[in-house]
Amino acid sequence: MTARILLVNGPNLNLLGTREPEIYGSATLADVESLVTRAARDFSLEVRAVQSNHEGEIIDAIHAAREDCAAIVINPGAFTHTSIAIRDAISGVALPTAEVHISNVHAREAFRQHSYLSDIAACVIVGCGVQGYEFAVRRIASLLAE
Ligand code: CA2
Repeated sequence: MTARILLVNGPNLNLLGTREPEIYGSATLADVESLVTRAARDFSLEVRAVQSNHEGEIIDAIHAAREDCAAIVINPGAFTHTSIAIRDAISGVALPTAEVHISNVHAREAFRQHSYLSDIAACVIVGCGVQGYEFAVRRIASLLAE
């Protein structure tokens, strides 16, 4: 059976490529989802892509991943800095999880410099633009191959 990655993009990431290109670049969410799908295919991994602006929907998608996914790649958007509930969901399913941020959150406002996820993530990739999602897939593939 082919292993699958759950790709989660959180609030406002549906706006990628439409505004603030100086921070987030010009790639759209569809571009991100296809780049992740292509990167995963190189390792014979499938992808389920979910974007939601709602915390509960993200938690439901993480719970569902327990049934049929081997790992998670997540950019929780602003929920990174606020959501103990998403952290608990990721702890609860115990799947290796890559945390991705398109921008360099450490070079931005102080409130973006704390993540509720980073200490439980298998890896954290920040400031690499949308290429960070590709790096995350590669790292997840290595971890799954161990
Ligand atoms: O750098 C990242 O990937 C972030 O997770 C993006 C979040 C932000 O709250 C985090 O601190 C860092 C915001 C996503 C908003 O995305 C937009 C994209 C285009 C236009 C407007 C918002």
